[in-house]
Amino acid sequence: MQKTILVSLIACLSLSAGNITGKVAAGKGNSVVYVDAIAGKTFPPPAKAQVMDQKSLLFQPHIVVVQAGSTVEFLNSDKVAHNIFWPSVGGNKKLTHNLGTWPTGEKRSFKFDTPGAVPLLCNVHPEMSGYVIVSPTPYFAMTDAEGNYKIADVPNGSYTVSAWHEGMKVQSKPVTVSGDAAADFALSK
Ligand SMILES: [Cu+2]
Repeated sequence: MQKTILVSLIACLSLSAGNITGKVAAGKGNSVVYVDAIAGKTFPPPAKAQVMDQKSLLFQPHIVVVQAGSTVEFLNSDKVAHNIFWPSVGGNKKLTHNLGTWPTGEKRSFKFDTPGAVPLLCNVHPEMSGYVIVSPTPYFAMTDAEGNYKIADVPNGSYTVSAWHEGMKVQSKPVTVSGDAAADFALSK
């Protein structure tokens, strides 16, 4: 009897949300997939800041994904000074910003409120590049090297889901979650 109740309860819970899984075909490197803004819904950002390091003349990791409203801490772990600036956010050049230049061991923070891709550059080392991807919702995932992704526990509903990959056009498509759902993307330049 109790087991029956438990099984029904689990079945019930699993029906109210699902995972969105799929594959992004976009070439070399990781892609990011996220659920776009949901009308009437806001999500508190996580309290803990994520860290983007500058180490061995590289942004590490190459891509950091955060929910809108999140703070990212930019650390310099190299012996040389690094700068960080971005020419745009989500393609909007009005949101260009220069965080400045700082020495080894120091960090500076920035709160990203506007969703979109933020291309990070260093004006000391033109070959350096990295990305902060600001997701409008907490429902996002980075693909593995083969392009597979899983966005876990998305509440049932109809959404627009977008896929981003460095150097490619963002692609969006409607996805209905009613239990598990699937969405594949093929990105191009
Ligand atoms: Cu640099």
